[in-house]
Amino acid sequence: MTEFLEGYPFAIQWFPGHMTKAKRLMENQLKMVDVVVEILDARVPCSSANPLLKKLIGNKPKIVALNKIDMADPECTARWLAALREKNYTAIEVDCQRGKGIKTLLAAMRQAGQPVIDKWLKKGVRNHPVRVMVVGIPNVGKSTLINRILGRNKTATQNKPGVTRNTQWVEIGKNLELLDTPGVLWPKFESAEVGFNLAVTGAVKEDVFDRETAAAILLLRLKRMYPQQLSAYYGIEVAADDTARQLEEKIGRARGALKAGGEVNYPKTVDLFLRDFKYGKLGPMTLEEP
Ligand SMILES: Nc1nc2c(ncn2[C@@H]2O[C@H](COP(=O)(O)OP(=O)(O)O)[C@@H](O)[C@H]2O)c(=O)[nH]1
Ligand SMILES: [Mg+2]
Repeated sequence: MTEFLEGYPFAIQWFPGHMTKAKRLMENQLKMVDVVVEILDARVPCSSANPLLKKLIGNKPKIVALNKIDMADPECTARWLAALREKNYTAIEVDCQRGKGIKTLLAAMRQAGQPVIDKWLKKGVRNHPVRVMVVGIPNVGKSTLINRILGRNKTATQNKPGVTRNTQWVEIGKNLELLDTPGVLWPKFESAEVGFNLAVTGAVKEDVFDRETAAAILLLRLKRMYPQQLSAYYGIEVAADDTARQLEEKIGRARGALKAGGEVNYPKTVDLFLRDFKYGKLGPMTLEEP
């Protein structure tokens, strides 16, 4: 779907080919689970969610984990948490890379699983384990979270939909078990806006969108939302009426992304800017309001 964002046409070249496969796999995995942890990217909590998940998990308790809070605007994260809790979700903020919030998340899993334990107890079964599964769209931090919880440093991030592996339950506490492979949700490109948010935060591959267009849109957004940070990080003046091209020019010069003749190398500038944003170099920023 092509839409105009900040005056630029933007679209994701998305082929939902393996979506049905991913869905089927997820359905099967979910059958074995009592509690679901959905990881969202705190920079784009809405765009990184998959609304179909609700249908897939039915009445099972779900915990929302806002991850990558180190790269998100703390004020926005607080508002997102409040908004989610108002909707009766258990919402926890985490930084899986540094291990922040993991203890709170584990406590929330236990609490969410208590009704299951009680139910089994009524049937006379003591200490029946609560089974938890982590789900989320690609690159949201599923493997990092699982490795954190399991206390290991596994580099293999096999998370292509359809890759069958032996599912394994790992005990992570008393009466608490975690599925050692995450459920991979497919992104929902309901609008160009969602596609853009997922593109610049790194949830979709770089070859499915136009990088120069994405950079131009992002520059105009940051100029409006985070002008000080943009200015401070690159050491440039940011004026309210700057065009994307003018900002690229300034960034390219400041960073020395120049061609032989001293002209700004725009493709190189776009690359470095997108990379800087994706890895949170410009400072904590959130693109979506609750
Ligand atoms: N800055 C930051 N990066 C994170 C965090 N959690 C995960 N990442 C990074 O995000 C990338 C994707 O993580 P990964 O766990 O492979 O995502 P998955 O595809 O959902 O399994 C990796 O480069 C991680 O190091 C976090 O809390 N903060
Ligand atoms: Mg992974």
